Amino acid sequence: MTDKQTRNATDVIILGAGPAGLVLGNLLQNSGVDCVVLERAEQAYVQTRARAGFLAAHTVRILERHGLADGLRQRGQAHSVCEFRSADGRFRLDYGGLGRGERHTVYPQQLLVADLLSRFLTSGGRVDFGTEAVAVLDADTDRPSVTVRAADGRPGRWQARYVAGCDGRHGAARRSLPPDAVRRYHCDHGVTWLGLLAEAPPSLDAVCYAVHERGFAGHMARTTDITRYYLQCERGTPADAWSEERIWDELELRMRGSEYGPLNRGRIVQRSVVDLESDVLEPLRHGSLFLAGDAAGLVSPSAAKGANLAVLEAEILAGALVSALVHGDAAGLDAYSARCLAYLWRAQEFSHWMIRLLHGANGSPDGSSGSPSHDSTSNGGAGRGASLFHDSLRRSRIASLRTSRSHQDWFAEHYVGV
Ligand code: RFL
Repeated sequence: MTDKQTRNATDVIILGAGPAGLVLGNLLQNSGVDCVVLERAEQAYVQTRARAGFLAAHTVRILERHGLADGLRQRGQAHSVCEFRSADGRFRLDYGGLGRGERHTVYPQQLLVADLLSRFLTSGGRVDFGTEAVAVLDADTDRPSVTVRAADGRPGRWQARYVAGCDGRHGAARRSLPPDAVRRYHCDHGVTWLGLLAEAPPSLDAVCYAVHERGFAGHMARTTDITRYYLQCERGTPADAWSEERIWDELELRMRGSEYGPLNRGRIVQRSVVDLESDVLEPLRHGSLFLAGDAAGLVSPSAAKGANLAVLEAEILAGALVSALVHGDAAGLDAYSARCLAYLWRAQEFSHWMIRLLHGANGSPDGSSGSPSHDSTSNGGAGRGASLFHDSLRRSRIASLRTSRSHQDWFAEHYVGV
């Protein structure tokens, strides 16, 4: 431990040990910049929390460039096919042969986090687990500090030249920003998903997006024996509201298992309710405090962009911090926010497009504002007319994706790119 660390002082305090914080920590460490990671949760929780799985080619290149890709090279699976199912039939897009010809690597986020953590700790990095950042103070000066609370309630304080807020959407970095220092853009898409992890092999060799009058259903491989499923549900549905049998029956129905083959069923080992929301802060900097990952902007999981943006922003921020601290050149820090926001808004735009492709008007399962309904032909007034109109637009969009090569190229470029 350095002198600085025994005094609770360092060059960069990183809040949060997710993909953003740990990529940043590793890159700073590789360049000899002193840093500490403060993480609210315990280590076991951080490295087993299942979330993302689809890594873009660009993300893999970043991790390879910095020697952080050993695990995903050994255990990740290349993936490049998605299948759309609806009342109009099904079709597949092999996006690896479209657009820029790029593929995803399927590698569960918890494995990536475990790899990043192990590399950081074995090369001498320090992570204070069970340490919650309470507030970032004096961010508008060149001596910011962070107040912390340990798991047993003991308070503490760290001081640094810079603070990187990689502590997610509800973290201390966002909370500490004065209201007049940033503008917040927020959109609630009005759609809710039940996110499920099943102890069951994938049911097909593709990501599957099923559009159904009862609501959206999605299928994404994670490993050879774990599969992620999504089921659109009513807003406010508790995670444990549906029995396992009801979940599988509903997935089977919406994915049209009777036509296209049954699902491989298994135990549901994780459930979470996700309200699809998007959120961006501008700028991503307030004095000595920088935001990266979900703290900078939340992208709904409909397009699998969040973890990829987190890695990209962490690399950009690391380069800028190293230039400033090692070479005395702050130009990268000055450009950081604008550079990342350009990527963030592109991802938001695509994610928004995906949400409209997969869900009815107002986000309700069948496009109405009520419960799932089988009545798609009734003449129920202006609201119903608007729903039918949006539903027809959605069908037309899916038809265009099925038949137009230029539309497919556009989709592929944005689906797998960042
Ligand atoms: P993380 O991963 O949330 O890590 C933040 C860390 O900060 C800690 N923390 C604090 N620590 C100290 N003090 C405080 N006050 C703190 N407050 C919080 C937390 O404990 C945590 O360890 O943020 P990061 O690093 O920005 O990474 C973002 C990604 O995790 C996220 O965007 C993705 O998981 C989104 N996402 C997906 N992204 C993809 O790129 N591809 C996917 O396939 C994909 N699938 C998903 C997803 C997100 C999902 N959920 C949870 C909505 C699937 C799902 C279901």
